[in-house]
Amino acid sequence: MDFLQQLGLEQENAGVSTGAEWLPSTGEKIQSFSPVDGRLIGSVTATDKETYDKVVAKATAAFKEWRMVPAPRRGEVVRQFGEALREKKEALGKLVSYEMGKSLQEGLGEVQEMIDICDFAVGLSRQLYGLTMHSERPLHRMYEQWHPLGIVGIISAFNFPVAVWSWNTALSWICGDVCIWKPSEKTPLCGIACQKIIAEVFAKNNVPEGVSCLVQGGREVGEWLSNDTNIPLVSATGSTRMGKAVSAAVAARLGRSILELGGNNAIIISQHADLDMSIIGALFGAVGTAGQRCTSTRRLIIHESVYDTFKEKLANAYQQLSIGDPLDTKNHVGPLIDKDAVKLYLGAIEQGKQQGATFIVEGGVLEGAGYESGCYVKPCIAEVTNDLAIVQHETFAPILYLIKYKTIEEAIELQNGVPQGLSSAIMTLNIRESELFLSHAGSDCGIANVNIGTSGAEIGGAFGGEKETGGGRESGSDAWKAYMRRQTNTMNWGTQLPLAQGIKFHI
Ligand code: UN1
Repeated sequence: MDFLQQLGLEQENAGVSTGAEWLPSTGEKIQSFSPVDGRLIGSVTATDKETYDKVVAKATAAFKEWRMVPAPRRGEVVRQFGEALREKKEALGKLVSYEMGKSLQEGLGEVQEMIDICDFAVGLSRQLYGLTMHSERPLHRMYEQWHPLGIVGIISAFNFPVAVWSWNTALSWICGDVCIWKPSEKTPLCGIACQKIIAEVFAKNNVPEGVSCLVQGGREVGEWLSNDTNIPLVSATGSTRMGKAVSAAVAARLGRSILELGGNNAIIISQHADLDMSIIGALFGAVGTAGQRCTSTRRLIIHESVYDTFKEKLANAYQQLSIGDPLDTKNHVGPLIDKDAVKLYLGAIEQGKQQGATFIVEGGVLEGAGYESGCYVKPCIAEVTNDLAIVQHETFAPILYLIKYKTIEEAIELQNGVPQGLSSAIMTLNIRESELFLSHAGSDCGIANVNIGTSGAEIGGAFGGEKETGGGRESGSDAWKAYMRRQTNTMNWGTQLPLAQGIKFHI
C-alpha cells in the first residue's frame, strides 16, 4: 500500500484542516474500511461544533485576502494544483479505487477530471467576463462585474470522492472564493489526501490559511454548513433526500445552493441504432462504477423490432463480465461501497420482483475467495414497465431495467417519465430521431447525448440536471457564474443628474 504513504496518510488522521494546519477536535472517529477487501485503511476524527466555528472564522478572514489577489494570479496557483495532481495521479487514483471501490482505470480517470478542471479554470481566470450596456441617459455608462461571493460550502458524495470537490474548488478559487469541504463520511481519506496536496501548493504560493478548509463528519456537519449565514453558497452532491434537506435549510436563510442529485438515466435504443456500439454504451453505463454514478444507465428503452436481439446480445455481454478486485485491471466490476449499499441492492431486486419485474440476468451477492468484504454483487437485468415504483426510484447499484417501445414519441415520453432529470441518450443513425430527441420536445434532462451513453460527461460542459436532480450546474461552460455575485454599475460622467424612466424631480 505504497500509495497511502505517498499521499501522507496515517493510520489515525486529524480530520479538520484550514490548509497547512490540522486542528484537533473532539468529534467521533470515522473508520474507513475498504470495500475491496474489507480491511481498515485508517481513521479520521470528525469535527465538533467549536472546531467547525474556528474553521469558518479562518475562512472568513482568508476570503478578505484572497479576493484581492488578481484572478489570473489565482489561476496560476490552480495551474500548480493541476501539476501537483499530475505528479500524484497514480497514488490518488489508487486511493480512490481502494477506498471507494471503482476500477483503477476509473480512479485514474477521476483524477484526470481534476487535472482537466484545473486547466479549464486557469484559462477561465482571465475570462470572468461581464457585459457592457448602453445607458438610456446621456453621458452615462453601464456595465456589470462579477465579484467573489465568499465561503463556498462543498458537500460531496462517496462515488466521486475527489473530482466533485475539484470541480467546485478550482472554479471557486479562480473566482476569488474560499472553500469548506465536507467529503462523504464513507470516503474520508480521499478528503485528507486532497487537502494535503493542495496545502503544499498553497504553502509554496503563500496562500493564506482558510482558502481550502476540510471538515469531516456526517449529516450534522452538513446541517451546520447549510444553516450557516456565513456561507453564501452551498454546493451539494448526493441523494435527492439529502438535497431536499440542504435546499430547504439554505433557502430558509435565502442563501444559494447548487444541487447535483440523483439521476434515473435512460438510453433509447432505436431500430436505427448501431447495435454493437449500443451494447458498449449500455454496458459501461450500467455496470461501470458498479452502477454508482449519478449518470449510470438505469433504463434501456428499446424499440420492439430490435428488442429481442438486443436483449440477447446484452445478456451475453453480461456473462463476460469479470467481477472482483478493482485494482486488478482485468476486472470490469468492483464492489459496492458498503454492506448497507448491498442491502439496498437486494431490497430493490426484491421489490422489483414483487412489483412484476422479470429478471433475465439474475443478481446476487458474491461469496468466497476475493469477495470477503461482502460488497461484491452481480450486475443484473430486469424486464419492466416504466411505471413500477422501483423503476421510478434511483437505486445506486448495477440493476438495469429494459422497457419496450413502439414510436419515438412514446420512447421520449418514457425517458422523461421519471422524477429525475440528469442524463439521457439515444442510439440512432436517423437524424430526424436524434434532432427530435435534442429538441425542446425531446429529452428533459440536463445532459442529452446521441450515440454515446449516459455517463462519462466531459468537464468542459455544464454538469447537472433538472427536476429532482436539483437544477444546479457545476464544472464547465458558464457554471462559474454561480460562484460569483453580479453587480450592475451605472457611471455618470456628465454635469447633470438625469433620472431614468424620464422622471423629473425639481426643488
Ligand atoms: C457523479 O456521479 O456524481 O459524467 C458524477 C460522469 C462523470 C461524473 C459523474 N464525469 O459520469
